[in-house]
Amino acid sequence: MGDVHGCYSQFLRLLDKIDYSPSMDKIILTGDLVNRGNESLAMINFCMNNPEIKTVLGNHDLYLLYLLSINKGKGKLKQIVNAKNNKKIYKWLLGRPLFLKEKDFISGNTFFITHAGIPEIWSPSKAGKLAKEASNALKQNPKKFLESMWGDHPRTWNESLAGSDRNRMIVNYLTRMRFINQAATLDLKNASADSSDNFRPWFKYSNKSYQDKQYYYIFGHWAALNGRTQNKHFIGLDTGCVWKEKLTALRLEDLRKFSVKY
Ligand SMILES: [Mn+2]
Repeated sequence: MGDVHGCYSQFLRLLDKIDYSPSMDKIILTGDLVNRGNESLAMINFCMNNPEIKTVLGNHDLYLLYLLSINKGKGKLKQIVNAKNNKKIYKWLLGRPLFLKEKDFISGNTFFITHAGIPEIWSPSKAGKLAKEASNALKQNPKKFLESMWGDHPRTWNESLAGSDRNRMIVNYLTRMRFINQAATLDLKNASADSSDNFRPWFKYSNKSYQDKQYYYIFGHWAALNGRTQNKHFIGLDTGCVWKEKLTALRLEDLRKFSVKY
């Protein structure tokens, strides 16, 4: 399911539409549960109370973690930072992954779920390892990690990166990426759907894993794209609910999409 961004009522309507049953179904969210919308606290509480719901972290969830770590409420996230159960929320969010892998045993398809995507320079297993590495660093020293997470530099992956630069780079690829160039340098300024100069959407490049017919890359984050990747193996689920468009779910068994209008 794509980015909810605090649109809790729409989320409940989508659960209703897909006949969600907690004992039968598994829900996986592409992250950005919170911010911009008005019901972020209700959304977070619902996910915490329903452990069969999984999510990866999005950039807005990481921003919330940062605000919680410095105990500073801002804008739409004030309500969560000031909530009675803010410590529980903090702990819960710290435990969410940056990458999930889900196999459908009937079709044999494998789904890689991240908030923004996986750059062509990383195989899914490499991305999974790096995601784990960053998650471990986040859990080990949340304050240090969250404080040094901000910024657009470095812009290009290099295996020799270390410490905060390395973590920031991993997080920026997995949670903020849209356009990259041939060297996998990130352009984090362009949130539109239109390429500029030598930058193309990350999924327009190619590698061996991208061509595997049983691999599917599921992501959110890119509302302006509205799901248009022109490649059925790259499925963008952010359809701009918080911008009064749609909230979308993908059924993994048969790749069918279900949406509700804002
Ligand atoms: Mn996002």
